[in-house]
Amino acid sequence: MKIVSAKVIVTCPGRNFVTLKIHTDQGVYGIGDGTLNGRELAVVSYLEDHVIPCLIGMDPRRIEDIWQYLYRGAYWRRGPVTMRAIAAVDMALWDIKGKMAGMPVYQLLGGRSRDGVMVYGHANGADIDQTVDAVGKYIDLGYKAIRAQTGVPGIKDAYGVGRGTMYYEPADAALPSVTGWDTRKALNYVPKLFEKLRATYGFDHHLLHDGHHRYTPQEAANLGKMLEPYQLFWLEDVTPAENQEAFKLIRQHTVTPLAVGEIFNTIWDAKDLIQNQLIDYLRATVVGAGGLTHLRRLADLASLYQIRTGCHGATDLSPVTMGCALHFDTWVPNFGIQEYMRHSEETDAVFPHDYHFDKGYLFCGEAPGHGVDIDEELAAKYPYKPAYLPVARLEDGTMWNW
Ligand code: CS2
Ligand code: MG
Repeated sequence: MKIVSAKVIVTCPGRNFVTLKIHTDQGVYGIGDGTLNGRELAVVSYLEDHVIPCLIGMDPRRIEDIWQYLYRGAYWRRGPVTMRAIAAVDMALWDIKGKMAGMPVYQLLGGRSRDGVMVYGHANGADIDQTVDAVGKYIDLGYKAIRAQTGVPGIKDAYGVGRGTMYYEPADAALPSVTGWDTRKALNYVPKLFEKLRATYGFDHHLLHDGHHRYTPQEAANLGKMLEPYQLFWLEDVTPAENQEAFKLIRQHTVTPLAVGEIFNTIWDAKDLIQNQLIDYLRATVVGAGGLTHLRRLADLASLYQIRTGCHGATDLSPVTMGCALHFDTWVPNFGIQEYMRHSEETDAVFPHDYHFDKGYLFCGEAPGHGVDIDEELAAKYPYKPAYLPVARLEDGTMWNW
């Protein structure tokens, strides 16, 4: 069996997606996601100029060998562009293997470990009252877990606050827009949100919060401590994780569960955090961390330390990644939760898929492969549109982490 051709499809049904389609000499094809929000065309070039020429003639059944070829063979290891390109190939190859075997991907991974995949939705508002209302809407929709973000008085365009009603879409400007940050103001305000949420809805639902890399380790520890009475499911990306040791300080001071990893590309980004039991949930997902082949290695290492998965699932990860992640989540023994920001109707139409939501859970389908396709004709109607994530500056103009 051979790969005879491959192509990259870029489409923007409301936001940009990079999709790889690999064709084989047996008529079977596979689909992979290589979307890197705000840097999409770098992955397109990596795939078209440097990966696809090597793939032609290879045996698509050799998923592991092709992964090693692309990882070791580039010499320049890791990084978001390389690992997304590898992920796109890997997803497409698992799709092909599933279609050849007549089995959904979760069966190839080892079979079902659970009936459904618990997800969390994104509730946000310009202030505490609006966010409390938004959480109520998710509860009414049947969600068991909800991430809550609020605007903070005095902070310009705080992270996670949408312009629409249900979720936020940060990459919306042809050049990065400038948002603000002020830790003092956030530390004064965010705990009050969770106090009100628990007072309004009780303790039956899981609540999550994303710090989006804004706090120093000391400030993060302080926030974790202040949130303890409200029993969060997790506090995410509370400080940047390039320095994995930074989490020691946070861990020494709070039992609020910690989640990290949506920007991790490989097991090396998470190794110390996992081995020193500095986190509780790992946010790496299929497109970010080199595909299913690599993600399951991360999950296995994490399982030794009772760390559970919590795959990134914002809307900049295409339905192809969501489909693959749901097969992974259905299998992985140390599953924690799956993020789920619904895609727009336009996006769902471009990517026909067989997963569905019901009462707080997502369910992957039983179609052979990962169950997500691309309607190329429809995709062609939505050409690429430059869209950047914002940047963040402190009040005095200093660049900060968005
Ligand atoms: C966020 C993301 O979902 C999350 O937890 O941190 O929305 C992140 O901001 C985007 O994926 C960036 O592209
Ligand atoms: Mg996040």
